[in-house]
Amino acid sequence: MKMYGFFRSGTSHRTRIVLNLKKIDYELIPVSLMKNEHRNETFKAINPQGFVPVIEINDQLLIQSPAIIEWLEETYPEHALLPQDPIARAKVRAIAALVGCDIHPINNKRILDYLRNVLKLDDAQVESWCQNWIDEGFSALEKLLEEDKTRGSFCVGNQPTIADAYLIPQVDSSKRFNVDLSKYPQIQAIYDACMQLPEFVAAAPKNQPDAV
Ligand SMILES: N[C@@H](CCC(=O)N[C@@H](CS)C(=O)NCC(=O)O)C(=O)O
Repeated sequence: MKMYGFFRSGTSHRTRIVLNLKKIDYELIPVSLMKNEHRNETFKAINPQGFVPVIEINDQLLIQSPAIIEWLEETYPEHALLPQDPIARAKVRAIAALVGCDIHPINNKRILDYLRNVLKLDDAQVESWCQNWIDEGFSALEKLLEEDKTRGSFCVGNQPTIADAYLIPQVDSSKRFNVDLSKYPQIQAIYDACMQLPEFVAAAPKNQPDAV
């Protein structure tokens, strides 16, 4: 299995967490978003959307991290990352969507490039944009986590699920945008619990071979 990815990409990071938790070996093919390699014709032939991650397996190219993660869960059922109980599964998918649909995409590189290069926002304004949407999402998530009295030490239950794989990269990128994480003690506690696990440590951006 090969993965086209970038060390600081949140969607590559969530996919790495799932691969590590499932103990799947893969070869990394780095695509530098800093050098805009994702926008060149070679990479667009691999993913016409110009996004990482992409998984290559048996001459198949899989795009979109939610689809990749569901495929990994279905194909490698050992080390399950979705709970058995349908309500708990719905909670996992809701947290994944809260991060993956409602926070991450509006802070993506192409959006920030547009804010900077077309709308001429300065660095402080771009940072304020990111903080605003992260704060809105994290405030809601913090409330949901706080109200879930049977939750355990991870997002849902006492072992990591797909929800944690989505949350941890979002926390890391929030730090880059100087979000005040002290407002979110439940999220912080989940982050700390995940970072006790070697699979999460190994998936961290700073521990990737393409980290700069
Ligand atoms: N919905 C896609 C989004 C992928 C995505 O946004 N990837 C980012 C890195 S985290 C990217 O390649 N961005 C390039 C850009 O915005 O120009 C997925 O989940 O795979």
